[in-house]
Amino acid sequence: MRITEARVIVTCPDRNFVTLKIITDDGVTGVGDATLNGRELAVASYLTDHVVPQLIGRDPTRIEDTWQYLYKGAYWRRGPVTMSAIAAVDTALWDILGKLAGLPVYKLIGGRSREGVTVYGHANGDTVEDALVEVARYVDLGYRAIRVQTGIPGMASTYGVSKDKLFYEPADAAIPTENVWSTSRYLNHVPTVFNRVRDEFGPDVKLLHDVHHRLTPIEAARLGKSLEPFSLTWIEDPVPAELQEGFRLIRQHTTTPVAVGEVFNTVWDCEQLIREQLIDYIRATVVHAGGITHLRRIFDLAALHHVRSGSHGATDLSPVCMAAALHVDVAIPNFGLQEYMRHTSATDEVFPHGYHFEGGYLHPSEEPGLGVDIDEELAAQYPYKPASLPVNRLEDGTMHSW
Ligand code: GCO
Ligand code: MG
Repeated sequence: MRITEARVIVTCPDRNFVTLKIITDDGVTGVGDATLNGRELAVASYLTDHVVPQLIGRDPTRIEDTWQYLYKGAYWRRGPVTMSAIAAVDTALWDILGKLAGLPVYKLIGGRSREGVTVYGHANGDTVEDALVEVARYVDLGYRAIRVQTGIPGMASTYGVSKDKLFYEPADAAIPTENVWSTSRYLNHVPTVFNRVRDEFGPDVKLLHDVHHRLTPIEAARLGKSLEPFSLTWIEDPVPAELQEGFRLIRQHTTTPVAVGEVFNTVWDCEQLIREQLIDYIRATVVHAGGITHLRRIFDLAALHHVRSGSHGATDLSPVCMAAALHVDVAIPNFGLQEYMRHTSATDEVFPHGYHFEGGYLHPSEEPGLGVDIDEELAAQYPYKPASLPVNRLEDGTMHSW
């Protein structure tokens, strides 16, 4: 059996997605997500110009060998563009293998370890009152875990506060929107938010908060300490993770758990954080961390060090990534949480899928393979639109992390 064709499909059903579809000589096909938010065309070109020609004629069941061929064979290692492209190939090959075996992918990687996948949604609002209404919406929908973000008094906008309820789309303009940031206003405000949320919703709901790389380690330590009375499940990306020693400082000061990893691409990006037990949840996911094959390596290393998974699942990760992530989530021993931001109906129509939310859990498809596809005719009706993530400045105009 051989790969005869691989198509790179770029489409924008309310947001941009890059999808790889691999076709074999006996007609079985597989799909993989290759979307890198704001840099989509770089991955599309990496695939079309460099990877696809090397796939033709390969045996699609040699998943590990193909992974090594693309990783070692490129010479240039790691990085989000390379690893998203490898992820797309790897994901599509697992999809094909599942279809050949007549089994959902989770059964190929060890089988079910739990009845469903606990997911968290995003409750947010300009004011605390607005955010409380949104928390109630998720509680009513049956969510067991909720991320809460609000506007900061005195600031025109902040990360994580959306215009549309249930959807959050930060990549909102071709040339990046500019946001303004004040760490002191933020640090004073956040504990008041979680005080109100715990007061209204009690101790059982899991609460999370995303700091989006905006603090220094000592500021993050202060935030963690100030949130301890409200028992958060995690604070996410408290500091940029290039300098990983910084996490030791956070750890020395607070018992609020820490989650990191949505911008990581390989096990080498998180090896120190995991080995030194500086984090509690690793948030890497299929599309940006080299596919199912490599994500399993990250999660297996994490399992040895009391670190659980907490995979990224924002709207820029397509339903193909979400489908694949759920097969991993349901199979691994050290699952923690899965982010689940709903896609718009236009996105859902372009990517018909069998995963579904029921009883407060997401469930992977039971179809052979991943249980997701791309409707290429419909996809063609939504041409690519340039869209960038915002940038962020301090009040005096200094560039800051977004
Ligand atoms: C999250 C993320 C997203 C990212 C986005 C970038 O935790 O969901 O931080 O909101 O900003 O996915 O592409
Ligand atoms: Mg995040």
